[in-house]
Amino acid sequence: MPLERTLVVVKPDGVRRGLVGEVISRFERKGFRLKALKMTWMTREQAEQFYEVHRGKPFYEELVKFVTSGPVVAMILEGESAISVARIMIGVTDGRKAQPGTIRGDYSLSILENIVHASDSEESFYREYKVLFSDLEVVSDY
Ligand code: FUP
Repeated sequence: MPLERTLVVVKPDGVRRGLVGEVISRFERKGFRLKALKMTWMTREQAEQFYEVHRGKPFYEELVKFVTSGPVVAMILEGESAISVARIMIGVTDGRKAQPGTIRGDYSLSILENIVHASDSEESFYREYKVLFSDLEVVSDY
């Protein structure tokens, strides 16, 4: 089983609703190790880079506006198969369709305001974490 890293971001709705601790706690209890953690307010430029694969889609403008509407809490997590396991833990994109027991399934009734982001591939992880972190902010092994 591969030791992987993934990026998880508590989006502005999750921060506003006081779900930061809940999200971090779920990943810690699952066994992931925090490698980096920060609260930041994404600029429009960062949001455009972060969601560049969605540029031109009908929901793109709304998405960029939403993710820059307040601060986010971003973290890099490390663990076995971190990318696929975190995706299972957050649930499918639309909170109305996400399974109860997942983060979106338990806390979201919306496709846009769905509490949390997690990288969907290694390629996405590398692109996304560089939008939010410098390598100096990632701690070494402990
Ligand atoms: P996910 O990987 O589950 O976060 O979903 P996507 O990468 O497909 O979409 C990124 C974000 O765009 C979602 F979290 C919410 C938003 N989105 C919409 O608002 N409407 C859509 O139809 C699809 C995505």
